[in-house]
Amino acid sequence: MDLHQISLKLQAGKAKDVKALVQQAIDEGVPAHEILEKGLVAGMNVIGEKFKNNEVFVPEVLVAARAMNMGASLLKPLLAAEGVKATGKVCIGTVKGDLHDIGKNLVKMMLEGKGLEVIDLGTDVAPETFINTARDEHCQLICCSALLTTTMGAMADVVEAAKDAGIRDQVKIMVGGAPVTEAFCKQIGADAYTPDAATAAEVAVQLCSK
Ligand code: B1M
Repeated sequence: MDLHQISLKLQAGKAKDVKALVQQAIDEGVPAHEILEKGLVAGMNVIGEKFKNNEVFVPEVLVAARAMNMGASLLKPLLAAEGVKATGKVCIGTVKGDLHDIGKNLVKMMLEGKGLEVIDLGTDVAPETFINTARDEHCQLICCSALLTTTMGAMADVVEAAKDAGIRDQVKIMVGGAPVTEAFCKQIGADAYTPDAATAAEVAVQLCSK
């Protein structure tokens, strides 16, 4: 099937159509990661560009995001089944002050696809929530997502909070999100920066097994 159709319906915010097309692609045997990347993520990328250029506005972005989530929910168990089983526990959240969760949810799905156990802390997560969860739940890895240049700094607060709590040597910290860079990761003393959900999942498995 032509996965571009999924991208187009997502851009139009047609959640039911997206769900039906995703189901059709699954039934036709298209691999889940391909449906995700070439259909859903491709469509969301177009919406992202248009939002940036003021060609679409918040309501359109929200209906597209809803369509994305409906399609992604069908893929979730399949992505998990495609993944290689690994052991590890991770907590993930979007940092304090930041409400963007589409990318974070994708990263979460890909982590679960690799067989990692993931505690989703949601959005607007305070540094102490990351740290308390990692300590109490024995997570090997904290994953922080940020989409705003104004909230990236909260990632440094998570690193500092881990030091203050005395658990920095017991937990790895991975950072990501559109404005985040390798240089920023180094600057704040986090352990890894990854640019996309698939790489995040691969690196997470490595970090959890260390
Ligand atoms: Co917002 N927004 N937004 N927004 N929004 C951006 C990020 C922006 C770039 C748009 C723009 O103006 N050009 C801009 C930020 C500018 C900046 O800081 N430089 C922006 C702004 C300004 C805002 C508001 C301030 C707007 C306002 O109210 N005036 C406001 C802030 C609210 C807040 O957070 N406090 C706001 C609100 C919103 C909506 C609510 C409307 C909605 C969010 C809905 C939701 O998430 N539930 C929204 C959206 C959707 C976007 C855009 C259009 C799309 C973001 C997205 O979901 N992309 C975005 C423009 C853009 O990106 N072009 C924009 C798709 C997603 C799959 O990509 O999240 O990058 P992304 O995730 C990728 C990678 O980055 C990576 O993997 C993912 C997939 O491969 N990744 C990680 C992400 N996290 C990772 C963690 C990792 C590793 C990889 O390890 C831990």
